[in-house]
Amino acid sequence: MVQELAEATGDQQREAGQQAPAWTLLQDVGLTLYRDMVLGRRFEDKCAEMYYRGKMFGFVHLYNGQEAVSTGVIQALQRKHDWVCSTYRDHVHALSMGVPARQVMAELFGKEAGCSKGRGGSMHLFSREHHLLGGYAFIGEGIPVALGAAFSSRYGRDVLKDTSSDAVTAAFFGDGTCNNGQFFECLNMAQLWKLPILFVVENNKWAIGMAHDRATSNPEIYRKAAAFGMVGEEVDGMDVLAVRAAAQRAVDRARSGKGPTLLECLTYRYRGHSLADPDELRDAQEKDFWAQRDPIMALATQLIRHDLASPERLAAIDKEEEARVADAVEFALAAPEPQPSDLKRYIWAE
Ligand SMILES: Cc1ncc(C[n+]2csc(CCOP(=O)(O)OP(=O)(O)O)c2C)c(N)n1
Ligand SMILES: [Mg+2]
Repeated sequence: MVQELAEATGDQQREAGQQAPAWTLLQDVGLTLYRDMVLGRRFEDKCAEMYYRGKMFGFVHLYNGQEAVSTGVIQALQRKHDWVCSTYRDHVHALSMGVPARQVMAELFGKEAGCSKGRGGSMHLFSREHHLLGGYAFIGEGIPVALGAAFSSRYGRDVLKDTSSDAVTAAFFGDGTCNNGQFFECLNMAQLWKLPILFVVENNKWAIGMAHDRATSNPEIYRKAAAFGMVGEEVDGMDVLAVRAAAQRAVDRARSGKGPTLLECLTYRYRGHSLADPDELRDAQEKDFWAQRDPIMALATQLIRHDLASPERLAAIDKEEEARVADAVEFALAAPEPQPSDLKRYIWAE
C-alpha cells in the first residue's frame, strides 16, 4: 500500500519539482481517497432515507459499494481540466468531480439551485464548471458524448495546434451496457483516432435483474479491447489504490497521445438497481461476499495498519462528511422551486 501511495504522491511531487515522497503526502493522498469515498457513501445513504420518507421522487439509482471506482479514477484526473461522462447512477461521480453536495442534493429535490437547475433530477446531473458532461438515462448514451469530448481535445491539439488541449475524458458505464452497439462503435473510433479517453466499465455483475454471465458471451469485458487493438485492463474495483494506479496508467497513455484504454473494474452494488427495486433476485451469500470486501473498510484497515491514520482521525472524517450531507439536505429542502414561468428556460443555450 505504501508503495502505491508513494507512486501517487510521486506524481504530485514531480509536478511540484520535489524529490522523495514525504510521509505527510502519503497521508494526504490516503485520507483524500478515504474522505471522497465516505462522502459518496453517506450521500447515497441519505438519498435512500429521503426517498423512503417521501421527500424525493422519480427513479433514484444508488452507488453504494462502487465508491472505489469513482474515487480511484477521478482522483487520477486533473480537476476542472479533464472531463467525465456518467450514467443514471451519477451522484457519486458528480461529488468526486467536485460538484458541491448542496448542488447535487438540490438537483435531486428538483430545486433551481441544483447543478442542472432542477430540470434534470437524479439521472441528469450536469456541471460545465466541474467538467461533468452529464448523467444519462439511456444506457450507452454517454459513451459517444465522451468520445466527442475526447475528439475535441485531439482536434484542438493536432489541427488547431493548441498545445494546452490535452484533456482526457473518462466515460463510466456498466457491464450490461457493453452489449449495446454504441460501446463497440465508440471503441472502434477511439482506437482508430487514438483519442484520449478511458472507457471505465463498472462491472457490478448485474444489469437490473439480469446476471452478467447469463447475458454476455464473453464475460471478461476488458478482453473486448483486443478486437480493436486497444489496451484492456481488469482491476479489482473494490481496491481504490489499485483502481487509482490503473487509471493513472491509462490517463498517462491517453495524455501522451498513445490512445484509449478499456478499464474493467470488478465491483458490486449493495442495493437494488434503483430504490424502487425490492432486490429479491440476488442471493444473500453473494451479497455477503462483496460486503466483506467493502472498499471503504479495506482502505481504513490499510491506513491504520500503516500508521497513516488513527481510527479517531477516520471517525472524525466520517463525522465531517455526515455533517456535509446533512447540510446539503437542509439547503436543498429550503431552496426555492423553479418558477412555473421559467418552464421553457434552459431548453436552448443562453
Ligand atoms: C437504451 C436503453 N435500453 C434499455 C434501458 C433500460 N435499462 C436501464 S438500466 C439497464 C441495465 C444497465 O445495466 P449496467 O449497464 O450493468 O449498469 P448498472 O445499472 O449495473 O450500473 C437497462 C437495460 C435503458 N435505460 N436504455
Ligand atoms: Mg451492471
